[in-house]
Amino acid sequence: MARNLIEGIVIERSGQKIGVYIPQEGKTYRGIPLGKVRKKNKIYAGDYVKGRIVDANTFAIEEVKERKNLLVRPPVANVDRVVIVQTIQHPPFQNFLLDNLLVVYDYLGLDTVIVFNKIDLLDEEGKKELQYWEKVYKDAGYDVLKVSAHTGEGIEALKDYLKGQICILAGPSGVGKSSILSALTGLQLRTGEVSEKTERGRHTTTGVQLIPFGEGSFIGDTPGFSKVEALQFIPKEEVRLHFPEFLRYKCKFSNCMHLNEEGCEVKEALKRGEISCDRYKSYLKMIKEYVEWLKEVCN
Ligand SMILES: Nc1nc2c(ncn2[C@@H]2O[C@H](COP(=O)(O)OP(=O)(O)O)[C@@H](O)[C@H]2O)c(=O)[nH]1
Ligand SMILES: [Mg+2]
Ligand SMILES: [Zn+2]
Repeated sequence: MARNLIEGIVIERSGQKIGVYIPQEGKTYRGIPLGKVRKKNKIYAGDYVKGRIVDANTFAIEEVKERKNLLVRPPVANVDRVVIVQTIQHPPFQNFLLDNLLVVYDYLGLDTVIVFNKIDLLDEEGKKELQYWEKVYKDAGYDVLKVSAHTGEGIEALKDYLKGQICILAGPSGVGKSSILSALTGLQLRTGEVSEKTERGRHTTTGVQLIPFGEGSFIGDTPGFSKVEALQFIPKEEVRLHFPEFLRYKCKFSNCMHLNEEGCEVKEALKRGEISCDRYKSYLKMIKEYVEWLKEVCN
């Protein structure tokens, strides 16, 4: 077929509606999958498609590119990054919750970034606390950004960081996910409402929208997990594989759970202060274990 196919991305998926965004035109068309496509593919937000513009409003989808991943909650394909939003104060930081999110998204094969929001609200103690946790997570190997959705501080840096990626937001309620989405996209959303309902498990058939922002970047209007427990997803023996800082050490036994085994290099690293006690305590709590030596090593 000697036809030039145009590339687009599905940014809206609800009921029968498929919205295809054509970057070169900065415009969204109503996508109509051709019969052969319909037979082969279920189409999700985030799908990269190829096809033809039929008229001013219609795009015939001829191909769906193979997806690199498919997140079920929310249903989005080709997710490049999960933006995990947290606050230090208002509401108070819950490191165990963050650690669970980091572990589960890593298990699902998704890249993450930790974004501390509401830095405009921090008092002196809060600032120190932020500094402390920022170091803990950077040392563990994570990317950490600090923003205020209200003052706009750090929002440009976040936009740059997310350039060219399909993202979704995650994190507990009240930390400012909807506000960050608005700050990034300039959109005042009715979707805050939709999101909260989805978080409570209602409106499960509500569609997903990806909102274009910056250069080739998209962000989902429906958040991912607000909280999660690692063991709901991951066998206990595998949780250790999703603490990136543990992977830097080679214990005597390759299946070492870093509890009471002989020759555990993670324990040695803890003693030397190379691994954060807070992170290790989260690990124990996640796998529901306790070690007698914890008090000596981590006070
Ligand atoms: N001071 C301040 N308040 C914020 C900031 N971001 C969000 N908020 C407020 O925090 C509350 C919860 O924000 P929202 O975006 O609904 O959080 P979500 O539940 O995570 O979507 C709202 O009252 C926001 O106005 C921020 O950076 N600074
Ligand atoms: Mg919200
Ligand atoms: Zn070990």
